[in-house]
Amino acid sequence: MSPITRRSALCAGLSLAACSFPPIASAHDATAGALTIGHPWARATAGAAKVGALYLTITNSGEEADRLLGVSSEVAAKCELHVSEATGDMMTMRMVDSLEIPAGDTVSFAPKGAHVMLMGLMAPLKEGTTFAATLRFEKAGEVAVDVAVQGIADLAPAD
Ligand SMILES: [Cu+2]
Repeated sequence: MSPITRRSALCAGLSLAACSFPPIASAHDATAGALTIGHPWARATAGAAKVGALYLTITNSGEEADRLLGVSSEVAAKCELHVSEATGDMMTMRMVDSLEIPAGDTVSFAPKGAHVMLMGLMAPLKEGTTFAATLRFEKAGEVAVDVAVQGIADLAPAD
């Protein structure tokens, strides 16, 4: 359970959550056991949107798979793990209970793909701010990250 600090941008959503956590100057990637968490970020949200999305990468340099079991953050009432699937021309998203992080692999959460859905934002996510989130893994335990809020149309982490 090492707290990790990192900045990245958080994602996207539209909503109202305020990310009024003190910005933490970023360190970059966070590590916990065999896992390295890269570039947590989210998009700024607009208006009264109540949902946002958090993106990041998780690299497992160990010999055993781990599983991301959940995410929590004070900016949202609840965080869900979503995967996106293309069905014809439509992109649909589906909630999953957990996500495997295979040994020797990197799992990316990015726009149009897997994401951590921030449900019930407390306030809009404002570009240039950061907020705290905690990832919970089966083996690596809890990992704290700082999520950087980027522009509302950004497709990738800024740094
Ligand atoms: Cu979603």
